[in-house]
Amino acid sequence: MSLRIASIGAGIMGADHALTLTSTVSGAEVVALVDKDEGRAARVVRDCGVARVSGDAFAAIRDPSVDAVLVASPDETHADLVLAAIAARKPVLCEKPLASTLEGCHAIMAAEMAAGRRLVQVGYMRRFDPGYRAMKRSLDQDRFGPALFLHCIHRNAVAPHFMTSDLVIANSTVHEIDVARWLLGEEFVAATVVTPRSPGGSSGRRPQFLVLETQSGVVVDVEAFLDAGYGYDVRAELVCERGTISLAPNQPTFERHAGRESFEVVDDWRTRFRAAYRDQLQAWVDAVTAGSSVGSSAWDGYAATFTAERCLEAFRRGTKARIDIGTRPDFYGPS
Ligand code: ISE
Repeated sequence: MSLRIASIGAGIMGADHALTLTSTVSGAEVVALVDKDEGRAARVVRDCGVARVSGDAFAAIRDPSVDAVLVASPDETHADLVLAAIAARKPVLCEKPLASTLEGCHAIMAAEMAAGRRLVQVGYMRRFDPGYRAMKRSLDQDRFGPALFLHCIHRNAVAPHFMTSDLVIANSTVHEIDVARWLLGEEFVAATVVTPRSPGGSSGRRPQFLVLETQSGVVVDVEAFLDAGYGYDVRAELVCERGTISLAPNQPTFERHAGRESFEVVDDWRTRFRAAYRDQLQAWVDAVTAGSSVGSSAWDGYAATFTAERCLEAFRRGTKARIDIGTRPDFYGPS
């Protein structure tokens, strides 16, 4: 029997997840699509052939015909929905961030530990991207020696309408924070954020350059520029003592013509990370069906939000912020 999922949120990511689940993921079916805007949900239902539309997320979570929950609603609703799923003892995949406050993250970890088993996965999908996975393999196999630097670029063609300078860290750079913790297998201990001169335009949004230092002394830098215009562009180069490994441009081909080499730059993250989103959903469905867990845990979600808050502090004060994440509970195992 396939896993019966209630999918909450019919916005950009909710619609994308519902379509991926119904078209390319095996072993699962979306039995309910929930959104306060039932018209918007109905459009997704029509495109994906989902069984029913609902306006009440909490009723859908409690519904005995639902086995698992996917949360892709606005960030500030995540904590309550994840807590409701834990209360109903149902596995939940929650889009990042786990919660918009640290209190929310703490409440979720406490509830999950009280439930006695891992129920929460956070949608940091880059852990499933083939490029980052190859990078991790190379590091784990010690092909080029220990890491020294991880250089990252995170550019959006157009920033989402709600994006402020603060959210550049909390909503976008959290991806680099999570994937770097996972790649390097350690926590950050310090962060500095510098900004270039203010670009033109009325948004007031500042591009940012983050420098993060890990426990063992690896330096991770991230250029975050969400108004880059020309396309969605995520890059990473891991520099080790005897070599480097970089993400390749995510295109199967490139062209040489009239004295130029070129390849297409995609316009948003759903296209760039299509394989990662699909593999993340398939891995979640497989793990839940087998009674196990994969991907970012609630602890990882907390660690990313905590680190992002310290980066925000560094950004606001213009000084280096110390990051002391505390001790990982045994419940969440090794990194
Ligand atoms: C967006 O919300 C995402 O989650 C994307 O993955 C990220 O790259 C983008 O910058 C965000 O705006």
